[in-house]
Amino acid sequence: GTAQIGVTGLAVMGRNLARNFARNGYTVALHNRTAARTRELVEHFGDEGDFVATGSAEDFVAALERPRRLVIMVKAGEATDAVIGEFAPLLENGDVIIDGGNAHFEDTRRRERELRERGIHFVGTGISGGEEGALDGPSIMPGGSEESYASLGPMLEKISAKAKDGAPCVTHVGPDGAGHFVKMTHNGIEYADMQLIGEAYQLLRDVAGYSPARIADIFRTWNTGRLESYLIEITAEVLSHVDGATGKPFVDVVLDRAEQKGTGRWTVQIALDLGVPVSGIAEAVFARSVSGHADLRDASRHLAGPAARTLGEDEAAAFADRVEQALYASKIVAYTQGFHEIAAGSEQYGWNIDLGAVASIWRGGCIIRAAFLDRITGAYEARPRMVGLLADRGFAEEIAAAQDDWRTVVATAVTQGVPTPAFAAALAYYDSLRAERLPAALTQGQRDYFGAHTYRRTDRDGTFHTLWGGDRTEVES
Ligand code: NBP
Repeated sequence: GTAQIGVTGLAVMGRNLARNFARNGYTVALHNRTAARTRELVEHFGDEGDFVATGSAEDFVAALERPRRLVIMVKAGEATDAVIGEFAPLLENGDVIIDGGNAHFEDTRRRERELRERGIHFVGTGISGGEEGALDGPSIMPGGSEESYASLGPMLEKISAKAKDGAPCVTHVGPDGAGHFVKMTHNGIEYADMQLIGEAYQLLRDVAGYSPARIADIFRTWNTGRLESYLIEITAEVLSHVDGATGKPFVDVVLDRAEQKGTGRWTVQIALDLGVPVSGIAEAVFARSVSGHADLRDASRHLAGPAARTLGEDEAAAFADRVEQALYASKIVAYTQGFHEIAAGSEQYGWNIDLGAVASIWRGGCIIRAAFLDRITGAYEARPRMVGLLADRGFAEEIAAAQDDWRTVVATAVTQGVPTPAFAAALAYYDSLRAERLPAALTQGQRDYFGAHTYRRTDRDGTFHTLWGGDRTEVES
């Protein structure tokens, strides 16, 4: 074969990824279960580069130069296993399968193990940036063996997004499922980012009394500062869009029930397993869930709320500035929690993930790309063993400067009855970390009282139990 890379699964993502490889000078073999997709790609985009259209699995594999590199871009889950089952018997020692779908990292670990036994490299790869990213340059998070990255890395670097300093947005994240784990957490952070932006919008709308068009302008202004990011930019676009049919703001004619595909939920499930507090991300997932419970919401509309209070023009402007502070501080917390989860996963699975490198490959191509990520990279480069992002002095100082406004915004939301679960969770996390003493001491006392679960003391080593039902003397256990 002559193709340096093959792509099977030519829906939006696979098609655009194949075109991206071809535009970068690679010969790309094409395959799809339904042959029409392969034909359409060649028909519409065949002149963009060298494609080898194939029909059968055998022809596809034969079209690839050795060692073969083939990208699977199908619906995550059973479809991925079906495709692997179809191709693996046709492959040889040293060939590389890249799974670019949104696989669960545990599936990736299993597939990697099974294929390794057959001498095949399996590279579970997170790809972020949606269809546009796949075509023009995504952020790429490959796992798998060092050896596979040696042959694959240069190609991925070519097709990836480039950060402002020209660096390719791809790095070998770590072995087996590390890439998909990091992609999962990226999506979890994305959920939190989106929810925080949503809460900022709701406050500007309900407390400041601003129109969607005016709020769009505020987001445009914020996008020139420290909040500069893709999500803030598209928020302004969505908010300023007017519905063609009704002439109303687009955001007012869209049903307010958010959907989800699963990576945010996985981020929270895995965080629970690893014991990592990702409260901001969890609230973002729950907020989508609440929005979707139409019956519950309909049955609850009569519930009492506080009397509405509208702000004067000057007050509203000052409040909008405070919301920017609250959004920024909450965002730092969301990223702190997300990076904690990556650090914990890395520890649990022995991945040795470079957290600064992860932040740096998210600077371009992906949905959470933001100026802010440079700062995270810098913080981890300065202190690779840093225990949490808030240990960075720069971020701590920024939160210190923002905290009064952050508190005012959360307090205002509470008194006005505007739900801001992610802002509030982020602030509670911050205050929990700061606290000199937590009520966990009382929790331990309760646990010891009802279940003899024992406790440790602040003043000496050992494990203790109080005889609550008896004379309440303390015994060492
Ligand atoms: P879809 O997730 O909609 O999957 C469609 C593709 O899967 C088609 O090529 C289809 O073939 C193929 N397929 C299915 Br479904 N079942 C199959 C089976 N049993 N055997 C062989 N092929 C099968 O496509 P997508 O939206 O392009 O996403 C592809 C992957 O990329 C997914 O894992 C997704 O989670 C991930 N991803 C998507 C985005 C995004 O923005 N959309 C971003 C990042 C990652 P057919 O044509 O014969 O039906």
